[in-house]
Amino acid sequence: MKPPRSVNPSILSLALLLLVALQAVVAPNGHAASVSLSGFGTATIDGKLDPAEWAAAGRAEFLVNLPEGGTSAGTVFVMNDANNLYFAVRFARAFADQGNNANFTFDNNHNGVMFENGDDQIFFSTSQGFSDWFRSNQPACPPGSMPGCWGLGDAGYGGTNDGAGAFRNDGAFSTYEFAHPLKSGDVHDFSLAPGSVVGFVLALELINNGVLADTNFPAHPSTNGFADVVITSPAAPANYQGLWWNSPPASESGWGVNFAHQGDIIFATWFTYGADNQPQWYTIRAQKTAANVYAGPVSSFTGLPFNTVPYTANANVKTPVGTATITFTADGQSATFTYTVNGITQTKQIVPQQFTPSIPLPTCVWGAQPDLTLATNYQDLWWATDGQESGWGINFTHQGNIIFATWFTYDSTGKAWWLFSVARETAVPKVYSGDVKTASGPPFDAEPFDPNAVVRTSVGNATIAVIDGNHATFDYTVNGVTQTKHLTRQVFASPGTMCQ
Ligand SMILES: [Ca+2]
Ligand SMILES: [Ca+2]
Ligand SMILES: [Ca+2]
Ligand SMILES: [Ca+2]
Repeated sequence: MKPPRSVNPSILSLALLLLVALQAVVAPNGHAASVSLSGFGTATIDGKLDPAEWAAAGRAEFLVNLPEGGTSAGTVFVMNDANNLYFAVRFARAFADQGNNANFTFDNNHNGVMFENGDDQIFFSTSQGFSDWFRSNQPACPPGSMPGCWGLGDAGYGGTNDGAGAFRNDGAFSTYEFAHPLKSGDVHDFSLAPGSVVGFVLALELINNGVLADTNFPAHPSTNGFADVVITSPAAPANYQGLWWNSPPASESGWGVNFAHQGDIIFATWFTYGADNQPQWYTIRAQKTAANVYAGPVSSFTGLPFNTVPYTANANVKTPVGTATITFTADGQSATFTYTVNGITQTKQIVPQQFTPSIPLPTCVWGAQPDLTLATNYQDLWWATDGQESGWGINFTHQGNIIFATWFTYDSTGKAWWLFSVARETAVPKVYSGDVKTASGPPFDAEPFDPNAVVRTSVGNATIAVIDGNHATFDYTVNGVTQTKHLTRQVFASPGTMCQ
């Protein structure tokens, strides 16, 4: 490979323009970008722009000047993955020009001054291939030039040539693709991470019959400034953790299903009523079977009465009663809940239960916070400290200053029993208190399910005192029995799910 040109004349003239313009328009700690682009994805650097490959990229349109006069419609694409920043440049062109050069120069530190000493630069030409450069003021720049007036090849100055480029014309478009590491470790390259913002300017050259046509993007840097790239992270997988009920909201008020969603597993606790109209709860351990689809067995339980002391873990008895499938819509805002329980098959449309229109539902992400003690939203499945009383549990649905608690346990005969509390934050921060109620209602398979037939009865009161995001004290008096339980979240797929 030939040594890279020390100065690209078009870049130099552009830079001089920019330098003048910057005196007037640039804020001291960052430039006002005309375009800000971002996207997460991975490209194969082969000069072929597969639409699926670049589907997630940020993009901007611009006009490419042609050697014979006139312009062609062009697009610049930008995205990153965990390792690389990627660019593609595509413009309509029925043939490959004799010379094609593309040059990205970066404002590494996003201070609004381009072509500074050390700024990164990548270059591809059909005659020279890919090169990785940096801007330098050594030897000293002529008076009046930009700060880092020279473009030097990294490999010639103690660094490494990092990245790749490709060019291809397919008879309809000319296309460049570039990759450059986010963090090569080379002193002559930028060092970027999710959330980083780096400025760039693109210079394109087409050469035919001794005529050079150059184009800059953004097109008019003296007025539009530079473009930015915001380095991004992959979108978190959908998480459905929370309390869901029949759609439309309140249409079957009286039953619901809580989802604890960690990794590819949804552990559902379904609060409803048996044929005797008495409270009944089922669990569903649903595994992801396809995009947005979770399916698994439905079980009922008997166990030790809630007030048993000491409470022996795993003393409950599980009975398989059927299967269930939950299919979420693409937007995650509703789902189809299909089940066969005791030979009865039904389908319900369900939606998340929102307590107050003005308080949005929290967003839940599995693995968002490995240290759950730091969480400030407590929506999750909780149990007696680290499973010491495995067999019963309590779901917290936390919106604003309300924790809606659904507690699944056993009555004095060992029959499945569920209770609930609308616990409001008290004058003491992080301490929530409310009545504890039980309910009777139509059997789960009643058609229609009449919400007015649900009878709620207060049986006591409860206080949830949050110690930290993963520890709480649950004090209650139920049917005259006063007890205290120490709770932690039930993590079945480490590191658990945090909502906020
Ligand atoms: Ca490609
Ligand atoms: Ca800079
Ligand atoms: Ca390098
Ligand atoms: Ca470099």
